[in-house]
Order: sequence, then structure tokens, then C-alpha cells
Amino acid sequence: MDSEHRNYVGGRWVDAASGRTLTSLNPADHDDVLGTFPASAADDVARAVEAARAAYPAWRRTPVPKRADYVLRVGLILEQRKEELARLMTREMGKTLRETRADVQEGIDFCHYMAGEGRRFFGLTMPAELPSKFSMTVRHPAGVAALITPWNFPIAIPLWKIAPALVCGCTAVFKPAEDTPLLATILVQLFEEVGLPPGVLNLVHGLGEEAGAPLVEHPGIDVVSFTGSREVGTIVAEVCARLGKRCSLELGGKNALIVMPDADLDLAVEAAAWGAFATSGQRCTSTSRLIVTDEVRAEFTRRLLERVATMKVGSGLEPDVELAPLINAKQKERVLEYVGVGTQEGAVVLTGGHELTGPGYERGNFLEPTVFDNMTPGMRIAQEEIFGPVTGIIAASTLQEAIEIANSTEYGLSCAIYTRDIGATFIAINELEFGVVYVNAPTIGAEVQLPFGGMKGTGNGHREAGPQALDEFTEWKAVSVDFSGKVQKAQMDE
Ligand code: UN1
Repeated sequence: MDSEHRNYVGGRWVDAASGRTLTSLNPADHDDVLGTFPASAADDVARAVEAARAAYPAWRRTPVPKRADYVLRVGLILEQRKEELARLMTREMGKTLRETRADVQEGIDFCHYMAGEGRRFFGLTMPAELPSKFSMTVRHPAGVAALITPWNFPIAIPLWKIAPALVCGCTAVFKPAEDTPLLATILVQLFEEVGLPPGVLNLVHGLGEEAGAPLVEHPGIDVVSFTGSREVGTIVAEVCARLGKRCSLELGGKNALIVMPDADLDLAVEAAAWGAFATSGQRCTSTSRLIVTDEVRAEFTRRLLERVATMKVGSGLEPDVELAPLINAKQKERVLEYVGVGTQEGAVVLTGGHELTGPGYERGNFLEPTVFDNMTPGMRIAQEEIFGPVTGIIAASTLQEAIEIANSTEYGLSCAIYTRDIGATFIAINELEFGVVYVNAPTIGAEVQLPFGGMKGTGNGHREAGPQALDEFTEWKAVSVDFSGKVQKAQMDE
């Protein structure tokens, strides 16, 4: 494969005007270069937005089932190329092959789900209070969309945005994370391969400050869909508020798993280990707080440490590795810093806490799985998203206290409870302030037909995936047709 990649603007592959490039490296082996990509700036962004604007009128008028067909066909190609793309994704993003296969699969599932929406796209009909009047709602596309995605799900998350945007009749400019530009490029190539009209989907590579910021600011963008850090998301929200744009944000979590005294401890331990350390803790849904009731805390801790001791760290291509490298050196440093912060705050490292640098680890960003004990709810490590293989145990004495602790952060994405008590289950369902709640299942592993997103600081009230995905990219139009032959006056005519 050609290793010099380009932006995709108006159906053409083009370099950044400046000619500058960025390089994508394998997080498990820095000597393995995946390619170079344009370091785009405001002028490149402007061209992409113009192309998307030019394509918008015709795309908006294309019948919905036809728009959805392109998405279906991309899903079918992804099925054929799943293994190849999963391998490339492990090379570019790092996570294990089992996980990259699942990432591609999540993309396939969502393409198929959204393709079905092309033949639903339901509105409502409702009665009119006046005679000879018909009322209904129809969806109208939100316009030209900016889609800004993170590196942790290089295929699934872009498709959570691209697929509904296109089905809804939006045209789009896609700005993927600079750490996973190759997978983003291939994804856009698939839309080209299925014959998507030029300009409907445009790709601009680059850094957030250089390419993402001018994209959000551009007056030709009507709606912004952003997944990333709370810090950047707040800036996106402020800019959009100032410019009167719609935006939907998914900004991470501080996800908790509650273990009740009657829990099946083996399942709870496995869910904790999987939820905390899959993708090396680099999921918005990763379990970073284990809220364990007093009766089972000692035994849960013992079994968890036993399980963590079996976890192998290494290249995601090796079959028995459970913790693959972190995305880049900066992220690794950030996580190590948090380990220091936690220790200073008085939490105790039960296992892990170090970088791995020995044979096999020299050229990547490898960290040990880390478990803190004596974490208390107010600590920074219990409040801030770390996005690495770090979790901590917080003690709780009752269900009520466990729920209060779970709710005590600014985030509200994913929460799990392990219990066999039906009462505790429903109290938790009612009281937890999280957009995603699991009973006897880990905090990670959302399925595409369910709405995904969080309460409080995790977002701004929007949901991705599920039927709600359409709301991100459409406006509702309330339509009334009066065939009475009179000017009827609502609320006045008898
Ligand atoms: C994310 O990390 O932003 O629920 C998304 C999960 C995945 C999606 C995570 N299906 O863990």
C-alpha cells in the first residue's frame, strides 16, 4: 500500500496546501511506520467544507433508502475485509486483535442497522384539533456536519457518526484523530468504492488545533459531532454556542462497577478485570472505579489480584496478550502521572503502577495493569478520567452508599452492578445517573441498537447509535395540511 496518504475533498485525493505531513506509528513498535498524512490547516478545511456544501442540495434530495444503500454496501465490504482491517488496526492503534475484530464488527453491525433506518426513518402522525386538517412530523437533514473522532475505536466510532449523518441527508467533513489516520483513510476509500457522490463525505487529516478548530469554526458547518476529551469538548461547545451551531458531545466517563454482598464474585471479578483492562483502559466506558461492599471486599480484592497477575502485556498481535500498548508516549506519561497523584492522595497500589521497558517492550508504550486500594470518592484518581490501565477499589457499606459514590463524579457514562437481588437491581436502575447501565455485565461492550451516551459532564444530552442516532443529524419539522377551504384559527374556532 502507498504509504503517502491524502485528504479526500470533493471526490479527489489531495495533499494539504502547505505540503506538511504527520506520521502514523505503531504503538507497539515505534520503528513500524504506517504512513504519512496531510497536516491540514484552515485552507484545507475550507475546501472540504465548500465541497460538502456543494454536494448538500442534491444529497438532501436523494431518497433516504438510496442514501442508506451506500452505508449497507460499505458494511458488506467491511465484512469481507474484516480480518485485514483488524490486523492493520492493531498495528495502528495497538489494541488486541480480538478487540480490533470487534471494532470492525461494531462498524459492520451499525452499517446494517442504519441501512435499515433508510427504510424506516419514521415520523409521527397525530390528530389535529381542527376539522379537515392533517398533522404529521418529518425529519429534515441538519445540514453540513463536522465529524470529529477519537483514536480508540478507529472504525466503529467514525461509523457511529458517518452512517447516520449520510442516511439523514447531511453531507460531512470527517476529521479523524491524528493517531489513527490510516484506518480513517481506508474507511473513506470504502465509501468511494461504493460510488458515494463526490463531496458527500470529505476527509481532512490533521491536529485538533490546526484542522479540528477551523472546522468547528467554519460558517459552512451546521452541526458538529465530537467524541473526545472533556477539555476539548468544552471548547467545542463554547464555540458552537457562540456561533449558534448544533453540537453533540461524547466526552468520556468515570465508570463504576458496584459489587454487592450477594454478587457472583467470580463473575464480578472477571467483569472488573475485563472492564478495567480491555483496550488497556482506553475506552470511554472503561471501569475505573470498583465500588465494593464491605462483606466481600477482602475476597473480591484477593480474587481480582489473582486474575490480574495472569494478564499478559504485549503486542496486540500476540494471541495470549490481554493488555496491548497505550496509544502514544504522551498518554503513557499521563497515566504514570496519575499513578503518582493517586499515591500522593493516599491510595495504595496493590499491583502494577510501572512502565514496562524490558525485552520486547523497548519500542512501545507498555504499562502494567494497575489496581489501587483505599481509593476514596473525592480523590482526583476517583474523579478524573485517566484513560489507561488503572482502576481502584472504593469501599461502601450499603447499596445506597454505593450508588451515591457511583453518582459522585461529573461524568455519567457507564455503570454496572453485580447482584442477584431483584430489589437492589431496580433501585440501582432508578437511582444511577448514567446513560448506560448494566446489571451483571461489565461497563464496556455496548451494542449498536441501543442509544449510547452519558448524563452530566459526559455529554450534552445527545445519544449516538440506536434509533436516537437520527436525532443528532436531523431537525423535526411539524407539518399541518389544512384542506377545509377556510382559514381556521387554532385555539379560537369553536
Ligand atoms: C468509547 O470508548 O468511546 O461500549 C466507545 C463499549 C464499546 C464502545 C466504547 N462498544 O465499550
